[in-house]
Amino acid sequence: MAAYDGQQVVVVGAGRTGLALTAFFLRRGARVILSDSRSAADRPQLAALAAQGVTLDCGGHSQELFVTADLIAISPGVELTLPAIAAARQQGVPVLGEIEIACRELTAPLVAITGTNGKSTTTCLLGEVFRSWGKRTFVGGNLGTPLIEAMDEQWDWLLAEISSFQLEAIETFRPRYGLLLNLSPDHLDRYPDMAAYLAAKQRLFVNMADGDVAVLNGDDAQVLALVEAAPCRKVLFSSSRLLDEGMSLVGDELVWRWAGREVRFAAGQLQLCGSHNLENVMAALIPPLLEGCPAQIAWPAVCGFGGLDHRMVRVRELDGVVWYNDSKGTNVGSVVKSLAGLAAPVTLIAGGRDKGGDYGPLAEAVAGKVAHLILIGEAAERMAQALAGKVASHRAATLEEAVRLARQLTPTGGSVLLSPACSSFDMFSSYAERGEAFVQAVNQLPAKGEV
Ligand code: UMA
Ligand code: ADP
Repeated sequence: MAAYDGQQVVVVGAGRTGLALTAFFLRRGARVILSDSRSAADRPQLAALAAQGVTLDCGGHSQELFVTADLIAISPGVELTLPAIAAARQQGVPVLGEIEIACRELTAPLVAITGTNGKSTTTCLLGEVFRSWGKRTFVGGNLGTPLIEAMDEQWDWLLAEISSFQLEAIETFRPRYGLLLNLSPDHLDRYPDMAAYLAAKQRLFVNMADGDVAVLNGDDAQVLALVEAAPCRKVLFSSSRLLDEGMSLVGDELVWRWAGREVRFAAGQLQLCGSHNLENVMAALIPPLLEGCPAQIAWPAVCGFGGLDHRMVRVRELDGVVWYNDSKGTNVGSVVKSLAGLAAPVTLIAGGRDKGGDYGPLAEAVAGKVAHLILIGEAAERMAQALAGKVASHRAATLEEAVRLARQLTPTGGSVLLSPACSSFDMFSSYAERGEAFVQAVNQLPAKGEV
């Protein structure tokens, strides 16, 4: 356990993570300064913290407070290039991310799940298995509950979804299992290029060694290359070939081969649909099976999982058109996977805040499948340019307008998919709020007979 008593700690970011960090450091006797670029006005929670002795540094980050701190603890949304942080680092002030601070305290074994897509689903699948196995299991991280909140209880296992942002400021973070599901361009509004994004993801494995296991997508060459030099054991999953050891998809069966034994699972029993979810299930089964969880417990647990909100959820069928909410489809790779599961003709509603990636790879996925593309938000122009000539594209000023337009354009037998390939922050506070607005607008559409 690290000693923070009497230390001056600057917590940067007063969101979910920063508030959890503040509570943690207060309990440990530190003098906390909570720094946020936004003003404290209209945030009663911050006034309450001030009353408990927390110094507020809001509406900007005061460099003089940073350079004189004993420690700077950052939220994932805060970049190390922030001038006040860069200045403090130059003065030798340690700068640590929340997951680093958490892992220094936590003693239960940790399963860390990363990748461009499928992290949340896989983390929840793992949670289902460990809990069915009777283990006291923390399920959180980037999924929503900061890892530092795991301090509040005793756990047998810690399962944490981990983003590239969180990995930027680790030092000793060392999971027992590190899962890397896939890699494709994302967050290029934060990273100068793909190499920088990959380098952040690679940090998950930087401290893993003998006794630790990397669970890797054996069909993703970038994944394998990134982890090649890590000295831990590697266990693969594959949808394209039968592995001698590891988890493979063969026809409609998942085949687990380990230590000379083979177990087969019928994929048709899963509630989750789509080839991408089979990958998530394969990855999620590996750590518990290696830990000795009986297959008779692990398999029903993953089969019972119906999926998370805002990920390819069927909203309703209206006059022969099926509407899907995939608001969490926030990058090109995830939209490609979601489209792969639908038959033509699809009306795709996409756009939002541009994350700096290339929309070109969408061209192949929309060809012959997407009859109409309805674009919203800040990225509309860039997306329209990238897909010009590939699909009929339309603009809508709001999501509600996009829904009404999709209704007019989509023929019976078709489907409408909201899968934006962008973040939501230009029009909504989160992907969840965007998804809820979509569901509400779709549910308000009258059936033909009612118009
Ligand atoms: N802020 C500053 N200075 C900055 C940047 C931000 O003061 O330079 C302040 C903002 O004004 C705001 C606060 O920081 O008040 C927000 O902090 P944050 O962005 O780190 O958000 P949290 O609420 O702490 O949520 C974070 C994750 N957010 C991000 O990574 C952007 C959540 O993931 C995560 O669930 C939560 O910690 C718990 O671990 C969200 C996310 O979008 C869902 N993640 C990305 C993704 O999945 O693609 C990586
Ligand atoms: P994350 O937490 O990494 O954002 P989610 O589990 O929330 O991932 O899924 C988000 C979206 O990513 C889904 O709606 C789906 O379109 C896509 N997706 C999920 N799993 C995978 C996968 N294994 N490979 C590619 N895309 C995926």
